[in-house]
Amino acid sequence: MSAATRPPRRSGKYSALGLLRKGLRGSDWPRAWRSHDLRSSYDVVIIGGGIHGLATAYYLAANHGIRNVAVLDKGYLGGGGSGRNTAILRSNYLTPEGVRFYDRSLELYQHLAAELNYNVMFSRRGHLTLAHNDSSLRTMAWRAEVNKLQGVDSSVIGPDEVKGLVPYLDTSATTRYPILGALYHPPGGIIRHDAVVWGYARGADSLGVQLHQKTEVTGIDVSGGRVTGVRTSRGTISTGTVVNCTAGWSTLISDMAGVRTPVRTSPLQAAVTEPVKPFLDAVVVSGTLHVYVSQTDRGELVFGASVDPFTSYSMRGSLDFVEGLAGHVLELMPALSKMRLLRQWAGLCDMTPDYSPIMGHTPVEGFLLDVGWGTYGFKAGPVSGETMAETIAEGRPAELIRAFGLDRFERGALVGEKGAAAVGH
Ligand code: PYC
Repeated sequence: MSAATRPPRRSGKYSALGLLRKGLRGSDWPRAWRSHDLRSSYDVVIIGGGIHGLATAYYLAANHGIRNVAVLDKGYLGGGGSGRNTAILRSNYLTPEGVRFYDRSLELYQHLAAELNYNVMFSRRGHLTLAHNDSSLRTMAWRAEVNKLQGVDSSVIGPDEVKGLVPYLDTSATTRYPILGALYHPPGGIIRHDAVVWGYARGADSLGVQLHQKTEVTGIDVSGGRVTGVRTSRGTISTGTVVNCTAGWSTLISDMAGVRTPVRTSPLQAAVTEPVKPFLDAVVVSGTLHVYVSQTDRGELVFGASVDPFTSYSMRGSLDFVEGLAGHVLELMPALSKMRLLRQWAGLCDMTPDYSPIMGHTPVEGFLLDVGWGTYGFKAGPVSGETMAETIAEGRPAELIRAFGLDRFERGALVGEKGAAAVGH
């Protein structure tokens, strides 16, 4: 085996001094995954090298022994939604289907560092969704009951308890949007999103999956109602199974196979501040004010909003967004007025009519979907990979994703998650 094809070394152990030396030299870190020529055929081709595509590839190989798999990305691994989200994890959804699905994801996240032998910096923080009016309080109570019935830890707490958890919040009765209570979800938290991508990529590579960056899909071949191949900027591949794991451009990829999906794409913007000493343990969300905030392990505050109110493929930030964001953050935490924003960015969100994803088989045999991830795709990465891999291997939808099939729109069997999917749309 040549050095170029040998799997990278996995678990080198270094002393602190050894690590420092390596850091300063910067030259001989083992590569986390390999580059390959494109084969002319694969058992499974996954389009999209974000967390969903990589996790699907990893579980295909790890759980089902399906290793002749290619993951294609037109850019670099994790350069789309996986690198542009705010890394929030939670499972306090509104529908039983949603709660069960995201709860499995949280479970997989909790054990991911051990599974992948990669420090993904999972941090359980507690997640608070603030209620500023009676109808929000009612929805929080509804969510809490659905969560409890599914065995998920969620409850409605009052302003004093909220203040105890997040002392910097303005819980006085004289604010414009007084905090009447919150849905408190102790298992929620954050994680290092890039590490999750790199961990899955390294794990999939070590099991024999081929990862192809800068490989754009230009067409999908369908003959007699079933997939036969994928055309790419680096050549044509023959395959009987193609999985669309893209976000942002998912409709364009589905259209290539002749599959129409009810998806509209809008940007979602976020921003990060300079780092400060840790003061915010919990993840705080206000649907009414369209804002969420958490503090990273490095001390930065990460803020986000709801999706822009128009469809677009633009990933540029806007002044309008930061102005609105700053106003809303200060309504919640006036003490942050002196903090400086360092960066802002946007990612693309594929919104479905019911705010649930579209997963599983399509009318084109061998063409599967894992799309429509709106503003909740990152937190679903592990369970999506696990269930899509099972669906491909077993030839039938995994139990946890049965409700999310494309045919639900024809059947009128929507899974309405708008009340809990994100931060108010
Ligand atoms: O669903 O928790 C969420 C979320 C946070 C940011 C975007 N979506």
